Amino acid sequence: MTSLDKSLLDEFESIVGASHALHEDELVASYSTDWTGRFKGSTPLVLRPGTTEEVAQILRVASDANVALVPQGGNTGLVGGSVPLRGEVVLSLLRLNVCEPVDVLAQQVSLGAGVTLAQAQNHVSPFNLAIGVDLAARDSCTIGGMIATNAGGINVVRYGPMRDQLLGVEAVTADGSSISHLEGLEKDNTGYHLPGLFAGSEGSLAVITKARLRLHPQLDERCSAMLAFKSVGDAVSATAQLRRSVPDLHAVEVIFREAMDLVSDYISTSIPVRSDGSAWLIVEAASSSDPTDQLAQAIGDLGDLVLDVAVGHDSTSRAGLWQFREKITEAIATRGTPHKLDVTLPASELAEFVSRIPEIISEVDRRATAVMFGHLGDGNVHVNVLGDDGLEPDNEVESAVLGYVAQLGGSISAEHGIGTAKKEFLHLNRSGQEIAIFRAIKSSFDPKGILSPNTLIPAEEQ
Ligand code: FAD
Ligand code: 2HG
Ligand code: ZN
Repeated sequence: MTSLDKSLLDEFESIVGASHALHEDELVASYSTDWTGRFKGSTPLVLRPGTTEEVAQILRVASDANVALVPQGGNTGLVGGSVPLRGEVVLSLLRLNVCEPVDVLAQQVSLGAGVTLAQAQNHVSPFNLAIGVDLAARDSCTIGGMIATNAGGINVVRYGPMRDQLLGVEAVTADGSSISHLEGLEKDNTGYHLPGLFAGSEGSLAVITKARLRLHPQLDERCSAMLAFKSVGDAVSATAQLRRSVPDLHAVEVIFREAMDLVSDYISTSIPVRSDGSAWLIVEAASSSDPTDQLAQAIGDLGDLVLDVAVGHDSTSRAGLWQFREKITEAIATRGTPHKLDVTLPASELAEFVSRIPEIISEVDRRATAVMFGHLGDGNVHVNVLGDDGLEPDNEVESAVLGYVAQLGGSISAEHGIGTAKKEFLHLNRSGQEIAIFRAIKSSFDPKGILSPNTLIPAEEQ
């Protein structure tokens, strides 16, 4: 246990109550290690406030005493941003889990930061409304964490990432001051858009306590298909064609060779289409009326580009196809601790990128393997690098892959954020001037640097 003055411990504990101030090693352990197991820290204290006022009180005490905190939601983040790497106090927001009544007239809802995505989906669906972002960690990830990381997921091609769903936030800044802008006005040009700034801030600017989200019509009529392709280039061309020709396109996900073999083995299910391809797409169309015909027509128009197709009409057969995509992260975790690289490439560079990655990685670590998949509709490839026999790969794989991404004009973080994992590579995408502006923004919200000190912003060079 890292030390913290006894009187401070008591002061924090008196704000949340003894049962919500955890310090025994076995109770704080799960808050101190990230989902992948790669980032392990330690903490003297986990605080679980139940109201925004308690969050504000905690931050006032922390600010006066110069105690650093790491906000945490579901702890499903993949870049090491949610855990206390240098003995920080963990501020778990899971008890801020109130779902306010759905505003059907405005098609919006206000949700506590600790509401999980699945709870939010269940809360709005009886009103035939849906949350615009969906991802496989839905049972654990929270609205606050999704905003803080600007989460993407499988429907960005239709609705954009979390930032695009955000109409307002309530948040507490480092000195314990609250900001609340939850009116949900669709048009509101009254200066800087703070919710947009908090989206992707990874806990470095303020603690998000509540959010106002835009909702979308719930589209129950769905058709999914798995398509097999001879080459990555063919899958990229097909994606562009489908984006042009399917008006109700809801998702275009990709699985490359190693990922397909791994997941098929993990779920003990053989690939439902031709297995001799190099890339597979999972495509979904969703509408209020059956979209099967529009999807079938568009797939038919792809002609010889496609090797083979399997279609899922009903929810069981659709889930049967989707498990090949949604179970990949779990499947990788059974093979060791990967280094997760989450990148976006310009469409014109995608095929070349995917084909060169195995070689680039093996030049650095001969025994490492790359497992690739992602959200092809957004140009987003997840490159998971596994070391030999469960070991982590050489750290140099990061600079080799991310350097190549930057050279091709891509982004070194598509949707998971920078966290601690990518901090030293931020300069590949952001100029010195931009990073200086980041630092100035950070210090105007958090002058003492007590919020998430290990994420996003690289240390200044001496
Ligand atoms: P945490 O992991 O707890 O925290 C993430 C970051 O947000 C940290 O920096 C933390 O300090 C900060 N934070 C958390 N809550 C708050 C708050 N209330 N106020 C301020 N800062 C806060 N991500 C995608 O984008 N797309 C995907 O498709 C996707 N799929 C996934 C699938 C699996 C199986 C897993 C394990 C993860 C996946 N992720 C995906 C990553 C992860 O789920 C997202 O980053 C998610 O948004 C994190 O939410 P969380 O509540 O778990 O946040
Ligand atoms: C996904 O798209 C997530 O499934 C996780 O973003 C990606 O495990 C990963 O690398
Ligand atoms: Zn993803």
